[in-house]
Amino acid sequence: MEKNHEEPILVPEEEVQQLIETLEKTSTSLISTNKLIKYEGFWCAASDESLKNILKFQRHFCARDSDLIVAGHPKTGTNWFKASVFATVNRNKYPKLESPLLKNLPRELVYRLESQIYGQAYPRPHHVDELPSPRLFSTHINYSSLPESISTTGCRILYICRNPLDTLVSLYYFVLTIIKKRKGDEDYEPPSLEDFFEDFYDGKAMHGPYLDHVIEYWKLSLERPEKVFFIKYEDLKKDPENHVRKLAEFVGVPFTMEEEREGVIKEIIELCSIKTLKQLEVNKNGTVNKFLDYKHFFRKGEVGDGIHHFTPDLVERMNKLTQRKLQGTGLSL
Ligand code: PAP
Repeated sequence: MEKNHEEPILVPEEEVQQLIETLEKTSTSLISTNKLIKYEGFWCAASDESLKNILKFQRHFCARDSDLIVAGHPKTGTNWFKASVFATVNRNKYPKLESPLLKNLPRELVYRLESQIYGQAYPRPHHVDELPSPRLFSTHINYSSLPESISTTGCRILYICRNPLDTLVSLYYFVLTIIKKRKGDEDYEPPSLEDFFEDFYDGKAMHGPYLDHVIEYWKLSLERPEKVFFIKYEDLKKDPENHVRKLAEFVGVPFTMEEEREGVIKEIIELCSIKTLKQLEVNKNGTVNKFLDYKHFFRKGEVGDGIHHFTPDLVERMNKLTQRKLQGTGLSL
C-alpha cells in the first residue's frame, strides 16, 4: 500500500459539506456511525469521506474500452467473483503455483474504485491512468451513480448478486465484528439480527436498497448483454464450470480446447474456492486495519444459510418483498 502520498484535491471539502446538508438522512442499527445519507437514491455512510470518495470517483474516473469492473452489493460474494475474474483473465500470465491469489486477498488485486482508488485511506488516483490494459477494478456503487464513461465506453461490467437473506446475514456478522472491535471494552449492546433485518428490509443499509441495486444492473444486462455479465452467487456455486467458461467468453479470452482438456477451468475453480482461499496463510493472518482481518471476508460461503437465522414470518416477509420488487423483471432471487 502506498502511504504518505499527497492526495490531490479532487473535490473541495466545503462542497461536500454543503451537499450533505441537502441530503435525506436516516439512522440504522448496523454501521459504526449509525447514520446514513441518501445520495442519488442509495444510502451511504453519513461521513464527509464516503460521499467525497463517490464524488471523486464520479468526476475523475475515465473508463477505457478494455476495462473490466466487478460490481456487486456488499456481501454478495464479490471477493470470490474478483478472484474468479482475476484468475481467468490472468491465467497465462502466471504459472499455476505463482498465482498472486495465493499471496493476496482478492480485494488487493482488484481495487475498489470508490474506496481503494479514490478513498482517502488508500489514495491511488494518481496511478489509475498508468495501469496497463485490461484494467481490472471493482465497485459496490449502484449502476446509475457510476461515472458516465463506464456507460459510454466499451468498458464491461461483471455483476454478482445473491439471495437477500444470505446477503443480509453475511453483512450482519461482518459489520458486527468490526463494530465490536471498534467498541473494544466499552459496555456495548450490539444490535440484534432482527433489528438489522428491519433496516435491510427498508433498504437502510450501505449501498441499499439492496433489491434496487440488483434491479438496476439486471435491467442493464437485459438491455446491453454485451456490456454486463450478470450472475447469481447461487448459480456460480451450482455450476461453476459452466459460468467460468461463459465469463471467459464474455471478457474475450475463451478457453481453448487444449485448456479445456488440461482442466484449466477446474484449476481456476479450485484456486478460487472458499476452501482454498480460507486456508491460505495470507488470508488467515492478514489485516486490512486494526478492526478488520482478511479472515473476516471468508465466513461460511454457503447457499441458504440466511433462512436458518429467522422465524418463518420474517422469511416470508422478505420473500414477499423480493417477489414484489422483482415482479415483471424476469429475475428471481
Ligand atoms: P465484501 O462486500 O466485503 O467484499 P463479499 O466478498 O462480497 O464481501 O462477500 C462475502 C461473502 O462471500 C461471505 O459470505 P458468508 O458470510 O455468507 O459466508 C463469504 O464467506 C463469501 N465468500 C468469500 N469467498 C468465497 C468463495 N471463494 N466462495 C464462496 N463464497 C465466498
